Amino acid sequence: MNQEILHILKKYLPEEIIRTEKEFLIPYGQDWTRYHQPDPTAILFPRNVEEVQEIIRLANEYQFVVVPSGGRTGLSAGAVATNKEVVVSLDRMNRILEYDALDQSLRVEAGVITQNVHDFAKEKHLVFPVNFASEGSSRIGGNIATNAGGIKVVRYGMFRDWVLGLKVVTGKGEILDLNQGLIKNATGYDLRHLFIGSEGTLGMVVEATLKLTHPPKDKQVMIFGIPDMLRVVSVMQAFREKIDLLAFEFFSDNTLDYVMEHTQVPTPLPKRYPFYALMEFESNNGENTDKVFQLYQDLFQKGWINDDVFSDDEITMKKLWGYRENISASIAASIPYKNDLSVRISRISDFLKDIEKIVFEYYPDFKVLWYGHIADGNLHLNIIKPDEMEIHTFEQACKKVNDIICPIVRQYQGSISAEHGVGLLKKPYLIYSKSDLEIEYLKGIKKVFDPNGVMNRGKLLDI
Ligand code: S2G
Ligand code: ZN
Repeated sequence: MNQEILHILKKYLPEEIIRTEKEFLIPYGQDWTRYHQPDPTAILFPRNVEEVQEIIRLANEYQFVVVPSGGRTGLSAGAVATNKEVVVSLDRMNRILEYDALDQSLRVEAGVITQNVHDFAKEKHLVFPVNFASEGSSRIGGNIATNAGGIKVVRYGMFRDWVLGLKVVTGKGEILDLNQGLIKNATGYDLRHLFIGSEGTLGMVVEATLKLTHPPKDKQVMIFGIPDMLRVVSVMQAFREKIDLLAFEFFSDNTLDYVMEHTQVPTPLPKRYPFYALMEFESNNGENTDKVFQLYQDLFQKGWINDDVFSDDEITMKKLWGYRENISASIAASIPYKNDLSVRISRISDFLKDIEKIVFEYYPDFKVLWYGHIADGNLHLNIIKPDEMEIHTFEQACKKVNDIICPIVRQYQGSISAEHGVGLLKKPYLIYSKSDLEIEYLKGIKKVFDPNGVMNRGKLLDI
């Protein structure tokens, strides 16, 4: 089959956008997950929307599957090609197209690296306020396809809140230019929001108009040492009541071990504590700083916080953020099994209590790392693969525990994938966060935009 596909691709597409060498097939046939053997037919590097359109038209006519590929930083196997699919990479569609100072908007091709958007915004004394660990290599199209979240969601929301316009090629090979950069547009279903988070299963994002905003002023960062995980939640709630947070993150002491080892940094505090919280806020002319210091004293007296480090200078704040932002890269070599769970903030305390019980009972021999965006109810529970354990044995052991954890997520009306998407890895657990009826509607929508099932077939849904 794949020789026929290859023949079609070479017949109708420019030779220079087709790569079939192993040094392309393997890396471009996967993302950051390592549970699947990449086996694509070819990797295509279209240079413009018309070439993307032609590829999807061919896929419909000759019945092959397209796997859209951005920065390949996905964590749910949403961009893996394991069954002779044709990977369509955005690498060569990476131009910043238009900045509008009045709109404070930036129109980009979907292959632009996320960090380049941050850098461009900074040159205009603005920010694009969606930040996350992989932004140095992720691409805007992939961020949109998974509705990326990250470390500033508590103040700025998710990726979808910053997309003013979207150009997509649908699974039928048709171009939709959605919302055209408008702030207000009450003209029926907002199809833009269907494509955001659709993981390449409805069509391919080829261009986006992003909203920029003014940067926060006089940022200040603190790291607290905290005696236990539930206290992290009560500390977060105590500060949330007093000030408008920019971020509130947490990580366990055994997670800190990996960051210190990988990045060769000293401990953030003179002593070690079971948990750490990182809080970022605006000084607000010292008003917030005073409130924070006052509350800190109270919480210290109560034993909710054991110690802290404070900074308001850029270099030190970046170092403090490094303890949180470097977690993902620091643990990657240990091939962690990632649970990316979320519940409403009001329920995070009880949820953590229940999950902690299960983890201790069912993962007695595995190292479990706890970290995440606690202020938006998002827990990253990473199980570290024991060195001697074969990866698929490990994956099976983790999946077994998922069968215990996921019903708890459903009981809390939570999400089995807060920000990493469903892809292949989380597809078996979708039923714990979406009703059967909802899934039927998702399939109905898939049939409208991709009637022949050529877009990322098998990801998110079984069609
Ligand atoms: C984070 C990045 C991916 C991961 O660090 O917040 O979303 O889980 C994650 O390592
Ligand atoms: Zn995260």
